[in-house]
Amino acid sequence: MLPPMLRDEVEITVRSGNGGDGMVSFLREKFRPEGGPDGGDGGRGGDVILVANPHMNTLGHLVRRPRWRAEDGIKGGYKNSFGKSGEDLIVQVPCGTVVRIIETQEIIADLTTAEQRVVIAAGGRGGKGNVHFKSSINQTPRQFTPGEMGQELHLKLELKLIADVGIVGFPNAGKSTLLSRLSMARPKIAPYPFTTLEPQLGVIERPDRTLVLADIPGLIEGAADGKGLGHQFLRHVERCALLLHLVDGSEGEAEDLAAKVRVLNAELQRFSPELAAKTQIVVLNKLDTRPDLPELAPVVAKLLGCEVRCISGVAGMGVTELENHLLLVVPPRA
Ligand SMILES: Nc1nc2c(ncn2[C@@H]2O[C@H](COP(=O)(O)OP(=O)(O)OP(=O)(O)O)[C@@H](O)[C@H]2O)c(=O)[nH]1
Ligand SMILES: [Mg+2]
Repeated sequence: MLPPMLRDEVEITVRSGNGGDGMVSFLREKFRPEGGPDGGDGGRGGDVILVANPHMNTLGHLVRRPRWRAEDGIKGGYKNSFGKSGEDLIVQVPCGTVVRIIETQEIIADLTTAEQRVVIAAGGRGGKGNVHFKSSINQTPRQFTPGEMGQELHLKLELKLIADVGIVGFPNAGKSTLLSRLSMARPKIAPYPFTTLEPQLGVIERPDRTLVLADIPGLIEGAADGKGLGHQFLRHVERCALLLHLVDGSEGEAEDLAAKVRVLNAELQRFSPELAAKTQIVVLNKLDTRPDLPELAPVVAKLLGCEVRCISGVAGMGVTELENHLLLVVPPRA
């Protein structure tokens, strides 16, 4: 099985610019031979700034360019002139990018909103020129301070898509079909497992609010051990307020359907207990193939101790009700 194409994890090194050194110089003009010190300050080094770009959805562009360096500040000049500051370096990342320092694993930024900017490595300050060191006992100072060094950081960037509802389920359950019913998203749909290789987002737009749904690749038993497509893409539903657990209801008794849900929930637990603890609604799909499905739903609900609904993504049965229910139960974002 090919790994998903989406790059949602990448390591990069960033370095902010060094500050320019302070200058040592003395004013020498025709009629002022002892004009005194006039060495200016060095310029500031450029910052490395991450900016959240709402039109990006992968970190792939950083794979090709793992090193990013902002410009150094220029040394101070004669006649008290400041050295030029180094240009800041802007690194564009998708919304939902979490930034960690590799050595400590510490999270130093989480870019969740469009155009959010974070100075990830500040440029070094410029040094002071000798003009600052003049005193009554030292009229010709030769001191200056060097520019401060920039910071170098080894970072791990992880993309965690920001969706309100995560659609999880076995391959072929009909997750992508449901997403295409509920939103304008047009994910690939096909009658074989592992059609979806990358997470897909879709949006339900209402005048007063929007709801973002994430459709992720299918999970199977053993996903935590790398079976199927593995379980790494579960990070994209870690931020969801609700998980919609979609089950192919076209065959099996209530016990079988409940067992399928439990198997996947065990995989969620292995990925992260927090994820497994999220509110779930179980949705039995493919109602069009099976008129008795609504009778099984309450039994499955009892077995699992959670809410269970029936729909047909293809025929559209129960989809509007599900949509209204999602809008009702998922809290609007702050
Ligand atoms: N009869 C019927 N078939 C459905 C329904 N929903 C989806 N299907 C079919 O089930 C197959 C799989 O649908 P997908 O939407 O690709 O399923 P998926 O869960 O996204 O699958 P993966 O991406 O592989 O995990 C397709 O052939 C769909 O046409 C439904 O409500 N009724
Ligand atoms: Mg799919």
